[in-house]
Amino acid sequence: MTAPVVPGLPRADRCLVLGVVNVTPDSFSDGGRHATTAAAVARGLALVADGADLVDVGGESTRPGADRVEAAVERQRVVPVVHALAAAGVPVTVDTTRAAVAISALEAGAVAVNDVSGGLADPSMLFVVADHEVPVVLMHWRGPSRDMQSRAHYDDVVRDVVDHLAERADAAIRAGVAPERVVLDPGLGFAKTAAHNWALLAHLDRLRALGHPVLVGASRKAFLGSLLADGATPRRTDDREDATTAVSALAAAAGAWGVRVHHARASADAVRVAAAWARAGTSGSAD
Ligand code: PMM
Repeated sequence: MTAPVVPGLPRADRCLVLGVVNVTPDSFSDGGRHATTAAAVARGLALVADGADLVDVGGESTRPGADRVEAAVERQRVVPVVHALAAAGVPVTVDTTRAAVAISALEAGAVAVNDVSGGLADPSMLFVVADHEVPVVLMHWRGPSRDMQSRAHYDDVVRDVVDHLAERADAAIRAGVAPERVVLDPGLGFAKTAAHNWALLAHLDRLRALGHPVLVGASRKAFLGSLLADGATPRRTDDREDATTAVSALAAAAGAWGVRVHHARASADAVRVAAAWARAGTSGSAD
């Protein structure tokens, strides 16, 4: 299986690892842990030292129930961190649904935009991405985080998500984004139950069949907490790391282009295991 290449982003003969830095007080996993610029930059550098290929910097929490922050606040959180990491040579993606924040982050050195709304939240976003000639991650999204879980209803979750993302990819291409710069993401946990997330993971091939690289963001999410629950008590967020690593290995084996994770080291190992395994299957030797 050859790993897809996205122009302008790191390339490797394996699944890539995107390390997450949320410069927010309230993200579900790392909220408040790197809320200052210095702490966020240090976190980004640590992720790279641990094997992250890219660092995804966000300034607005998308956890279920989260309220929006002002664009100016989001920009103040994100831009200095992007600037410092880019200056240190780190390939940075900006996790934002706002075109204005994306522009500031791209000017500060970000190499791609990660839009959890798939270009739906801000009608200018896809045109900004096209103008800057950068890659974009388009995630499956059914509306703002505040009440998204009320929209977790599907006829057939895999078909609905694949059809929606096919339409979002077309919209990006119509706006002028080069097809090879479009990455698709099933949006685990966004208006989805645990059963929806597992179905999407089990059918990544159907998403890959659209012909775009696929990013998977399962890291530490609630469906892993409920899988590993002790009775009615979900496994703590910080204790979902081994399960996250297992998803990274399986997603890489299923041909994901990238995994988005809060801790890089174990996932960086996992994607290498998956690549060696796949190589041995095609060549008969693992070198
Ligand atoms: N999940 C979160 C935020 N951004 N971006 C993409 N592309 N895919 C995801 O699954 C995703 C995302 C959830 O919040 P977190 O930053 O705390 O993981």
